[in-house]
Amino acid sequence: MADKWANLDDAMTASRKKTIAELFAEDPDRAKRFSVEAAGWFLDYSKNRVDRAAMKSLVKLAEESGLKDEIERMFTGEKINRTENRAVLHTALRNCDPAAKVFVDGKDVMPDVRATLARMGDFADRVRTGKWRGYTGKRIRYVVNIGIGGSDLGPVMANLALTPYAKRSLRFFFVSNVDSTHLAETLRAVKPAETLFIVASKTFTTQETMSNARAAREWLVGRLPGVNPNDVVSRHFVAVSTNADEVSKFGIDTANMFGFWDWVGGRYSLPSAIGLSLMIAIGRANYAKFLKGYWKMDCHFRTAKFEKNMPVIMALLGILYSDGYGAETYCCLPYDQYLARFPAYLQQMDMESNGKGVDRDGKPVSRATGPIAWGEPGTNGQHSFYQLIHQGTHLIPCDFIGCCKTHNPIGDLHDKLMANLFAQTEALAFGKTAEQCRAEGVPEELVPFKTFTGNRPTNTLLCKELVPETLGALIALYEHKVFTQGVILNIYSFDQWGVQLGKVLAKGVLADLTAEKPAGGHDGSTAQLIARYRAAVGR
Ligand code: G6Q
Repeated sequence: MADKWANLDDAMTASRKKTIAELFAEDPDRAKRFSVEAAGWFLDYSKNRVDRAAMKSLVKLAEESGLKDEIERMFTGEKINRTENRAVLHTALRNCDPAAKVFVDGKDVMPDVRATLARMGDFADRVRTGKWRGYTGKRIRYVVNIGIGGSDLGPVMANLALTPYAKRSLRFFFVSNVDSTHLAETLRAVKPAETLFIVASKTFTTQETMSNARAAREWLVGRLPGVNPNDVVSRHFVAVSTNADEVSKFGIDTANMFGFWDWVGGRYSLPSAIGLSLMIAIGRANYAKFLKGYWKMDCHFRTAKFEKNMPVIMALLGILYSDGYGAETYCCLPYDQYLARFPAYLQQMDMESNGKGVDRDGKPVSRATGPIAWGEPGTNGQHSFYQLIHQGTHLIPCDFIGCCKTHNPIGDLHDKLMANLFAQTEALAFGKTAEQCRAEGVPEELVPFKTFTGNRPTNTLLCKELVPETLGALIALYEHKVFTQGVILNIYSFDQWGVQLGKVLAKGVLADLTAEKPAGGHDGSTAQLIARYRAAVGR
């Protein structure tokens, strides 16, 4: 069988032939030809180093990687997360087809998915309408989500993104870090009798989350004196978890627990009960629209031909740059303040999924795996790191994300914002030649500094407006892009063994930080750091 990667070599041969500017010059229809639409998003990928031949070769790479079958395996509940022996069914969480059945181990998971959503909806309604009250009878005004990683980044990102839909009389906080400052500053901002804590943890054993949750419980019980602690906990704490035993042990009535399942990976769990804080913020109707957006993109990904398939196209372009051109990173640049946390969310989704060093046979990979994802809201980045993207020596493909309408029209600010977005992609693609500089009268000694090479690739993603549906679709777009790259790279995208070692070592280190007589056994550097810390805190 021919090596599928020969297709990437072919794509590279085509890609190197012409610059982006030359490609535009030879094809007046290029912009149209290299654009696709799906689930409320328009992707213009014409400012990439590809022609039709290159795209054809890249699509062949996807085909010869067995992508079509892999997509079906994921959607139909096969245990494609082999190292954890789990199905990967975040798509079932937002399957809006009322007749859909999705089986895991012979059991249809959809009735449980729908039942949980209905329970979340009831609970969200009660909090929003004031039917659910704190122990003293006061309305809930503050909601604090305690969780980390996949139980934090999604809720944080989406709550900010959908602020225009949020009930403004409720305030939302997210505590993730085991740094006590995070909890302490949050508790300073809330009133105990009016606060609902959502302890969001799939396992309910995560050190950071459980430490913060216990501290929050202690704080609350201490501030409502004379009250039976169990009553305080039952009115002010709910749980989102798969672990009913641990939830009970914590003192939360499992009637106030919202479940999910082992086939939902942490970083893919936002559309599960992990989205409870979001549902409370925006209400069940908007939450349903949010899920619908995901679903629309899911359906597009599952059914569209690869050459018209938005997640597949983005994945293939990413492979071209990382494995073809050796680009180590890509940049995500939302030109919408509400999407300020989207790059951070994407970082976990992409890097925890595809930051792997062995293939599906457990052999060291021979190609670069997942790229480094980073980014900031657009115009802020322009005044910071864009210099390197325009004129530096690294190739940084960029995804520009913009919304045609703003929720907050003030004068011409939105026109200016969008003008900046479009202009950046133009500058990156076409640059500025030495001749153009000279024609503008740039002094000869400054010409090298004022020249822009151009030929720097970008994708532009545009939607009409950032509404719940378009946010859901955007998240699903990147999820499926990451999935596609994992399939092509032949790695497992849904485990995360790389986070284990540090977690385990931290337990031994903690024991040595606190013990009267540390057990030791560390390397010289770690032992020195432990000793220094102990001395500083007087142990
Ligand atoms: C994500 C990871 C990880 C996880 C956190 C929190 O895919 O699994 O980020 O979400 O470690 O785990 P818990 O939800 O179990 O507390």
